[in-house]
Amino acid sequence: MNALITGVTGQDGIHLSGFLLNKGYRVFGMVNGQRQFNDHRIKNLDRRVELVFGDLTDSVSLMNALIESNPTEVYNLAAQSFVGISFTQPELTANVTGMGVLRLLEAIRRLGLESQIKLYQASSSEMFGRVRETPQTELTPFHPRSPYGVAKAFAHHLCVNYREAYSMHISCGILFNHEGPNRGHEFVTRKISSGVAKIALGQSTHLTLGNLDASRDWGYAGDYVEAMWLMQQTDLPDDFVIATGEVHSVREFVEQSLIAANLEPDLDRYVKQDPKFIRPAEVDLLQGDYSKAKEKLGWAPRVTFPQLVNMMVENDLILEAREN
Ligand code: NAP
Ligand code: F7E
Repeated sequence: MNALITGVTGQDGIHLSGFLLNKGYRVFGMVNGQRQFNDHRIKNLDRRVELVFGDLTDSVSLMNALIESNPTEVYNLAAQSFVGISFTQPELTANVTGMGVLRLLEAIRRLGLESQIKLYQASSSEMFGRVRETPQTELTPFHPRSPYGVAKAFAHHLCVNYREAYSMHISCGILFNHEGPNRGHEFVTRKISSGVAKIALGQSTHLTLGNLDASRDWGYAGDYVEAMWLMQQTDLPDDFVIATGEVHSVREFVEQSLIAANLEPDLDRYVKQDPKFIRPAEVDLLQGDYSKAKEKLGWAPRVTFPQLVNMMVENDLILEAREN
Protein backbone atom coordinates (compact mmCIF):
# COMPACT_ATOMS: atom_id res chain seq x y z
CA MET A 1 0.00 0.00 0.00
CA ASN A 2 1.36 3.44 -0.94
CA ALA A 3 1.06 6.49 1.31
CA LEU A 4 2.03 10.05 0.43
CA ILE A 5 2.96 12.40 3.27
CA THR A 6 3.23 16.14 2.67
CA GLY A 7 5.29 17.90 5.34
CA VAL A 8 7.31 14.71 5.85
CA THR A 9 10.28 16.65 7.25
CA GLY A 10 8.20 18.20 10.03
CA GLN A 11 7.72 16.80 13.53
CA ASP A 12 4.63 14.75 12.65
CA GLY A 13 6.01 13.68 9.28
CA ILE A 14 9.01 12.08 10.99
CA HIS A 15 6.80 10.15 13.42
CA LEU A 16 4.18 9.21 10.83
CA SER A 17 6.67 8.01 8.21
CA GLY A 18 8.25 5.68 10.79
CA PHE A 19 4.82 4.46 11.92
CA LEU A 20 3.66 3.68 8.37
CA LEU A 21 6.94 2.03 7.37
CA ASN A 22 6.57 -0.27 10.38
CA LYS A 23 3.10 -1.17 9.17
CA GLY A 24 4.55 -2.21 5.81
CA TYR A 25 3.51 0.79 3.73
CA ARG A 26 5.57 2.10 0.88
CA VAL A 27 6.02 5.68 2.08
CA PHE A 28 6.50 8.66 -0.21
CA GLY A 29 7.47 11.99 1.33
CA MET A 30 6.90 15.24 -0.50
CA VAL A 31 9.76 17.69 -0.13
CA ASN A 32 10.89 20.89 -1.73
CA GLY A 33 13.08 20.01 -4.71
CA GLN A 34 15.93 22.41 -4.02
CA ARG A 35 16.02 21.76 -0.28
CA GLN A 36 16.83 18.08 -0.79
CA PHE A 37 20.47 19.10 -1.16
CA ASN A 38 20.69 21.21 2.01
CA ASP A 39 18.09 20.18 4.55
CA HIS A 40 19.45 18.04 7.40
CA ARG A 41 15.90 16.89 8.23
CA ILE A 42 15.63 15.30 4.78
CA LYS A 43 18.99 13.60 5.30
CA ASN A 44 17.82 12.34 8.71
CA LEU A 45 14.63 10.76 7.37
CA ASP A 46 14.40 6.97 7.30
CA ARG A 47 16.14 5.90 4.09
CA ARG A 48 13.12 3.87 3.08
CA VAL A 49 11.08 7.07 2.63
CA GLU A 50 10.93 7.75 -1.11
CA LEU A 51 11.16 11.44 -1.93
CA VAL A 52 8.87 13.17 -4.40
CA PHE A 53 9.21 16.85 -5.12
CA GLY A 54 6.43 19.32 -4.61
CA ASP A 55 5.10 22.34 -2.82
CA LEU A 56 1.61 23.30 -1.64
CA THR A 57 1.89 26.55 -3.59
CA ASP A 58 2.51 24.72 -6.89
CA SER A 59 -0.46 22.78 -8.31
CA VAL A 60 1.52 21.09 -11.07
CA SER A 61 4.01 19.73 -8.57
CA LEU A 62 1.15 18.37 -6.45
CA MET A 63 -0.26 16.50 -9.45
CA ASN A 64 3.20 15.13 -10.25
CA ALA A 65 3.68 14.00 -6.65
CA LEU A 66 0.32 12.19 -6.74
CA ILE A 67 1.10 10.52 -10.07
CA GLU A 68 4.56 9.43 -8.96
CA SER A 69 3.49 8.04 -5.60
CA ASN A 70 0.15 6.56 -6.71
CA PRO A 71 -1.12 6.56 -3.12
CA THR A 72 -4.25 5.12 -1.54
CA GLU A 73 -3.66 7.26 1.54
CA VAL A 74 -2.52 10.88 1.55
CA TYR A 75 -1.59 12.67 4.77
CA ASN A 76 -1.54 16.43 4.35
CA LEU A 77 0.75 17.58 7.14
CA ALA A 78 2.45 20.42 5.25
CA ALA A 79 1.78 23.93 6.47
CA GLN A 80 3.29 27.19 7.61
CA SER A 81 2.51 25.94 11.10
CA PHE A 82 3.97 28.55 13.44
CA VAL A 83 1.27 30.82 14.87
CA GLY A 84 3.76 33.57 15.76
CA ILE A 85 5.06 33.86 12.21
CA SER A 86 1.53 33.86 10.80
CA PHE A 87 1.11 37.40 12.17
CA THR A 88 4.20 38.67 10.33
CA GLN A 89 3.74 36.52 7.20
CA PRO A 90 -0.05 36.29 6.93
CA GLU A 91 -0.19 36.10 3.14
CA LEU A 92 2.30 33.24 2.99
CA THR A 93 0.37 31.46 5.75
CA ALA A 94 -2.95 31.85 3.93
CA ASN A 95 -1.36 30.69 0.68
CA VAL A 96 0.32 27.58 2.08
CA THR A 97 -1.87 26.54 5.00
CA GLY A 98 -5.20 27.58 3.48
CA MET A 99 -5.02 27.71 -0.32
CA GLY A 100 -2.52 24.84 -0.40
CA VAL A 101 -5.29 22.50 0.70
CA LEU A 102 -7.57 23.71 -2.09
CA ARG A 103 -4.77 23.00 -4.58
CA LEU A 104 -4.28 19.51 -3.18
CA LEU A 105 -8.01 18.71 -3.27
CA GLU A 106 -8.29 19.96 -6.84
CA ALA A 107 -5.17 18.04 -7.90
CA ILE A 108 -6.81 14.84 -6.64
CA ARG A 109 -9.99 15.67 -8.52
CA ARG A 110 -8.26 16.69 -11.75
CA LEU A 111 -6.49 13.34 -11.78
CA GLY A 112 -9.79 11.53 -11.18
CA LEU A 113 -8.47 10.01 -7.95
CA GLU A 114 -11.42 10.98 -5.71
CA SER A 115 -12.46 7.40 -5.04
CA GLN A 116 -8.94 5.92 -4.89
CA ILE A 117 -7.50 8.25 -2.25
CA LYS A 118 -8.27 8.62 1.43
CA LEU A 119 -7.08 12.03 2.60
CA TYR A 120 -6.10 13.05 6.13
CA GLN A 121 -6.12 16.79 6.75
CA ALA A 122 -4.15 18.22 9.68
CA SER A 123 -6.73 20.52 11.25
CA SER A 124 -5.90 22.29 14.48
CA SER A 125 -7.26 23.27 17.88
CA GLU A 126 -6.14 26.80 16.93
CA MET A 127 -9.44 26.97 15.00
CA PHE A 128 -11.23 27.20 18.38
CA GLY A 129 -9.13 30.23 19.36
CA ARG A 130 -11.18 32.33 21.77
CA VAL A 131 -13.01 29.26 22.95
CA ARG A 132 -16.80 29.24 23.12
CA GLU A 133 -16.89 26.27 25.52
CA THR A 134 -14.50 24.09 27.50
CA PRO A 135 -13.57 21.36 26.82
CA GLN A 136 -13.74 21.70 23.04
CA THR A 137 -15.40 19.00 20.92
CA GLU A 138 -15.94 18.44 17.18
CA LEU A 139 -19.09 20.59 17.54
CA THR A 140 -17.53 23.61 19.28
CA PRO A 141 -17.79 26.71 17.03
CA PHE A 142 -14.56 28.16 15.64
CA HIS A 143 -13.20 31.58 16.61
CA PRO A 144 -9.60 31.62 15.35
CA ARG A 145 -7.22 34.20 16.81
CA SER A 146 -4.42 34.26 14.25
CA PRO A 147 -3.93 34.17 10.47
CA TYR A 148 -2.78 30.57 11.02
CA GLY A 149 -6.02 29.65 12.81
CA VAL A 150 -8.07 31.35 10.10
CA ALA A 151 -6.18 29.50 7.34
CA LYS A 152 -6.70 26.17 9.12
CA ALA A 153 -10.42 26.91 9.54
CA PHE A 154 -10.67 27.69 5.80
CA ALA A 155 -8.90 24.42 4.96
CA HIS A 156 -11.07 22.47 7.40
CA HIS A 157 -14.32 23.82 5.92
CA LEU A 158 -13.03 23.08 2.41
CA CYS A 159 -12.33 19.47 3.35
CA VAL A 160 -15.82 19.04 4.80
CA ASN A 161 -17.26 20.62 1.66
CA TYR A 162 -15.31 18.34 -0.72
CA ARG A 163 -16.29 15.33 1.38
CA GLU A 164 -19.97 16.26 1.02
CA ALA A 165 -19.85 17.53 -2.56
CA TYR A 166 -17.73 14.81 -4.17
CA SER A 167 -18.10 11.90 -1.69
CA MET A 168 -14.36 11.95 -1.03
CA HIS A 169 -12.93 10.05 1.95
CA ILE A 170 -11.48 13.04 3.78
CA SER A 171 -11.00 12.98 7.54
CA CYS A 172 -9.87 15.98 9.55
CA GLY A 173 -7.97 15.44 12.76
CA ILE A 174 -8.53 18.42 15.03
CA LEU A 175 -5.29 17.93 16.86
CA PHE A 176 -4.40 19.77 20.04
CA ASN A 177 -0.76 20.68 20.70
CA HIS A 178 1.52 17.68 20.49
CA GLU A 179 5.20 17.69 21.15
CA GLY A 180 8.28 15.51 21.50
CA PRO A 181 12.00 15.39 20.75
CA ASN A 182 11.39 16.22 17.07
CA ARG A 183 9.49 19.44 17.84
CA GLY A 184 10.75 22.58 16.05
CA HIS A 185 12.73 25.03 18.21
CA GLU A 186 10.30 27.87 17.45
CA PHE A 187 7.57 26.26 19.56
CA VAL A 188 7.45 27.00 23.27
CA THR A 189 7.90 23.44 24.59
CA ARG A 190 11.12 22.83 22.63
CA LYS A 191 12.34 26.32 23.41
CA ILE A 192 11.87 25.48 27.10
CA SER A 193 13.34 21.96 27.02
CA SER A 194 16.45 23.05 25.10
CA GLY A 195 16.77 26.26 27.17
CA VAL A 196 16.55 24.35 30.44
CA ALA A 197 19.08 21.80 29.17
CA LYS A 198 21.50 24.66 28.43
CA ILE A 199 21.01 26.07 31.95
CA ALA A 200 21.59 22.63 33.51
CA LEU A 201 24.79 22.25 31.47
CA GLY A 202 26.04 25.69 32.52
CA GLN A 203 25.81 27.06 28.96
CA SER A 204 23.16 29.65 29.81
CA THR A 205 21.65 31.38 32.83
CA HIS A 206 18.00 31.87 31.88
CA LEU A 207 15.21 31.49 29.33
CA THR A 208 13.35 34.37 27.66
CA LEU A 209 9.66 33.75 27.05
CA GLY A 210 6.38 35.58 26.41
CA ASN A 211 3.03 34.78 28.05
CA LEU A 212 3.58 32.29 30.88
CA ASP A 213 -0.13 32.00 31.67
CA ALA A 214 -1.24 30.57 28.31
CA SER A 215 -2.54 27.05 28.87
CA ARG A 216 -2.50 24.15 26.48
CA ASP A 217 -3.57 20.53 26.22
CA TRP A 218 -0.15 19.05 25.44
CA GLY A 219 0.20 15.47 24.19
CA TYR A 220 2.93 13.34 22.60
CA ALA A 221 3.31 13.42 18.79
CA GLY A 222 4.07 9.68 18.67
CA ASP A 223 0.62 8.94 20.12
CA TYR A 224 -1.13 11.38 17.80
CA VAL A 225 0.13 10.00 14.47
CA GLU A 226 -1.54 6.70 15.30
CA ALA A 227 -4.85 8.57 15.44
CA MET A 228 -4.18 9.95 11.93
CA TRP A 229 -3.74 6.42 10.61
CA LEU A 230 -6.83 5.13 12.44
CA MET A 231 -8.93 7.86 10.78
CA GLN A 232 -7.82 6.57 7.37
CA GLN A 233 -8.97 3.02 8.23
CA THR A 234 -12.63 3.93 8.86
CA ASP A 235 -15.37 3.13 6.32
CA LEU A 236 -16.86 6.59 6.69
CA PRO A 237 -14.70 9.73 6.86
CA ASP A 238 -15.27 12.09 9.78
CA ASP A 239 -13.69 14.74 12.01
CA PHE A 240 -12.06 13.88 15.32
CA VAL A 241 -10.64 15.85 18.23
CA ILE A 242 -7.31 14.36 19.32
CA ALA A 243 -6.17 15.56 22.73
CA THR A 244 -5.34 14.44 26.26
CA GLY A 245 -8.07 16.35 28.09
CA GLU A 246 -5.43 17.72 30.51
CA VAL A 247 -4.37 21.35 30.69
CA HIS A 248 -1.09 22.89 31.82
CA SER A 249 0.25 26.43 31.60
CA VAL A 250 3.53 27.49 30.01
CA ARG A 251 4.66 28.25 33.59
CA GLU A 252 3.97 24.63 34.60
CA PHE A 253 5.86 23.36 31.56
CA VAL A 254 8.91 25.36 32.68
CA GLU A 255 8.61 24.13 36.28
CA GLN A 256 8.33 20.51 35.20
CA SER A 257 11.31 20.94 32.85
CA LEU A 258 13.48 22.42 35.60
CA ILE A 259 12.57 19.47 37.84
CA ALA A 260 13.40 17.06 35.00
CA ALA A 261 16.87 18.66 34.78
CA ASN A 262 17.37 18.46 38.57
CA LEU A 263 17.13 22.23 38.98
CA GLU A 264 15.01 24.19 41.48
CA PRO A 265 11.63 25.06 39.90
CA ASP A 266 12.37 28.75 40.55
CA LEU A 267 10.97 30.81 37.68
CA ASP A 268 12.08 34.14 39.18
CA ARG A 269 15.65 32.92 38.84
CA TYR A 270 15.53 31.17 35.49
CA VAL A 271 12.90 32.98 33.37
CA LYS A 272 12.86 36.45 31.86
CA GLN A 273 9.94 37.81 29.87
CA ASP A 274 10.12 39.80 26.66
CA PRO A 275 7.05 41.45 25.11
CA LYS A 276 8.35 40.54 21.64
CA PHE A 277 7.11 36.99 22.31
CA ILE A 278 3.58 38.17 23.18
CA ARG A 279 1.14 37.72 20.29
CA PRO A 280 -1.22 40.42 18.97
CA ALA A 281 -4.12 38.09 19.85
CA GLU A 282 -3.61 35.17 22.21
CA VAL A 283 -5.33 31.82 22.64
CA ASP A 284 -5.56 31.63 26.43
CA LEU A 285 -6.69 28.08 27.03
CA LEU A 286 -7.28 24.94 25.00
CA GLN A 287 -8.62 21.67 26.37
CA GLY A 288 -9.84 18.89 24.10
CA ASP A 289 -12.51 16.26 24.64
CA TYR A 290 -11.35 13.16 22.74
CA SER A 291 -14.39 10.96 23.63
CA LYS A 292 -15.46 10.59 20.00
CA ALA A 293 -12.00 9.32 18.96
CA LYS A 294 -12.00 6.96 21.92
CA GLU A 295 -15.41 5.57 21.05
CA LYS A 296 -15.11 5.37 17.24
CA LEU A 297 -11.38 4.83 16.72
CA GLY A 298 -10.46 3.13 19.98
CA TRP A 299 -7.77 5.81 20.40
CA ALA A 300 -6.48 7.24 23.69
CA PRO A 301 -3.28 9.08 24.59
CA ARG A 302 -0.58 7.05 26.36
CA VAL A 303 2.23 9.44 27.32
CA THR A 304 1.51 11.63 30.37
CA PHE A 305 2.55 15.26 30.82
CA PRO A 306 5.54 14.53 33.14
CA GLN A 307 6.67 11.71 30.82
CA LEU A 308 6.51 14.06 27.82
CA VAL A 309 8.50 16.80 29.56
CA ASN A 310 11.10 14.30 30.82
CA MET A 311 11.47 12.82 27.33
CA MET A 312 12.08 16.26 25.79
CA VAL A 313 14.48 17.50 28.47
CA GLU A 314 16.48 14.25 28.51
CA ASN A 315 16.81 14.39 24.74
CA ASP A 316 17.97 18.01 24.82
CA LEU A 317 20.46 17.36 27.63
CA ILE A 318 22.14 14.83 25.33
CA LEU A 319 21.95 17.04 22.22
CA GLU A 320 23.16 20.22 23.91
CA ALA A 321 26.04 18.39 25.63
CA ARG A 322 27.09 16.94 22.27
CA GLU A 323 26.84 20.22 20.34
CA ASN A 324 28.75 22.42 22.79
P1 NAP B 1 6.07 21.34 11.28
O1 NAP B 1 7.05 20.60 12.10
O2 NAP B 1 6.10 22.82 11.28
O3 NAP B 1 6.20 20.80 9.78
C1 NAP B 1 5.59 21.48 8.72
C2 NAP B 1 6.00 20.80 7.42
O4 NAP B 1 5.37 21.49 6.33
C3 NAP B 1 7.50 20.81 7.13
O5 NAP B 1 7.88 19.56 6.60
C4 NAP B 1 7.63 21.88 6.06
O6 NAP B 1 8.73 21.65 5.18
C5 NAP B 1 6.33 21.70 5.30
N1 NAP B 1 5.98 22.85 4.48
C6 NAP B 1 5.99 24.16 4.82
N2 NAP B 1 5.62 24.92 3.78
C7 NAP B 1 5.38 24.08 2.75
C8 NAP B 1 4.96 24.26 1.41
N3 NAP B 1 4.74 25.47 0.89
N4 NAP B 1 4.79 23.15 0.63
C9 NAP B 1 5.04 21.92 1.12
N5 NAP B 1 5.47 21.69 2.38
C10 NAP B 1 5.62 22.77 3.19
O7 NAP B 1 4.57 20.91 11.70
P2 NAP B 1 4.09 19.67 12.60
O8 NAP B 1 4.16 20.07 14.02
O9 NAP B 1 4.73 18.44 12.13
O10 NAP B 1 2.54 19.65 12.23
C11 NAP B 1 2.05 18.92 11.12
C12 NAP B 1 0.73 19.51 10.67
O11 NAP B 1 -0.20 19.47 11.75
C13 NAP B 1 0.80 20.98 10.25
O12 NAP B 1 -0.14 21.15 9.21
C14 NAP B 1 0.35 21.74 11.49
O13 NAP B 1 -0.17 22.97 11.13
C15 NAP B 1 -0.69 20.79 12.04
N6 NAP B 1 -0.89 20.79 13.48
C16 NAP B 1 0.17 20.66 14.32
C17 NAP B 1 -0.05 20.60 15.69
C18 NAP B 1 1.09 20.43 16.65
O14 NAP B 1 0.89 20.64 17.86
N7 NAP B 1 2.25 19.96 16.20
C19 NAP B 1 -1.36 20.65 16.19
C20 NAP B 1 -2.42 20.77 15.28
C21 NAP B 1 -2.18 20.82 13.93
P3 NAP B 1 9.89 22.76 5.06
O15 NAP B 1 10.41 22.99 6.42
O16 NAP B 1 10.82 22.14 4.11
O17 NAP B 1 9.23 23.98 4.53
O1 F7E C 1 2.82 28.46 21.71
C1 F7E C 1 3.02 30.86 24.48
C2 F7E C 1 2.33 31.30 23.20
O2 F7E C 1 4.13 28.43 19.61
C3 F7E C 1 2.12 27.93 22.81
C4 F7E C 1 1.44 24.76 16.62
O3 F7E C 1 1.90 23.44 16.50
O4 F7E C 1 -0.11 24.15 18.37
C5 F7E C 1 0.99 25.01 18.06
O5 F7E C 1 0.61 26.37 18.18
C6 F7E C 1 1.79 29.03 23.79
C7 F7E C 1 1.20 30.28 23.16
O6 F7E C 1 2.26 26.74 19.98
C8 F7E C 1 6.52 31.80 24.16
O7 F7E C 1 1.91 32.65 23.30
C9 F7E C 1 4.96 31.98 25.64
O8 F7E C 1 0.13 30.73 23.94
O9 F7E C 1 4.34 26.49 21.21
P1 F7E C 1 3.50 27.52 20.58
P2 F7E C 1 0.79 27.20 19.53
O10 F7E C 1 0.74 28.63 19.20
O11 F7E C 1 -0.15 26.70 20.57
C10 F7E C 1 -1.27 24.34 17.54
C11 F7E C 1 -2.33 23.36 17.98
C12 F7E C 1 -0.96 24.30 16.10
O12 F7E C 1 -1.78 23.89 15.29
C13 F7E C 1 0.29 25.00 15.66
O13 F7E C 1 0.70 24.54 14.37
O14 F7E C 1 3.01 29.44 24.40
N1 F7E C 1 4.42 31.33 24.59
N2 F7E C 1 6.23 32.29 25.40
C14 F7E C 1 5.36 31.19 23.65
N3 F7E C 1 5.34 30.59 22.45
C15 F7E C 1 6.47 30.58 21.72
N4 F7E C 1 6.48 29.96 20.52
N5 F7E C 1 7.63 31.19 22.17
C16 F7E C 1 7.70 31.81 23.38
O15 F7E C 1 8.74 32.34 23.76
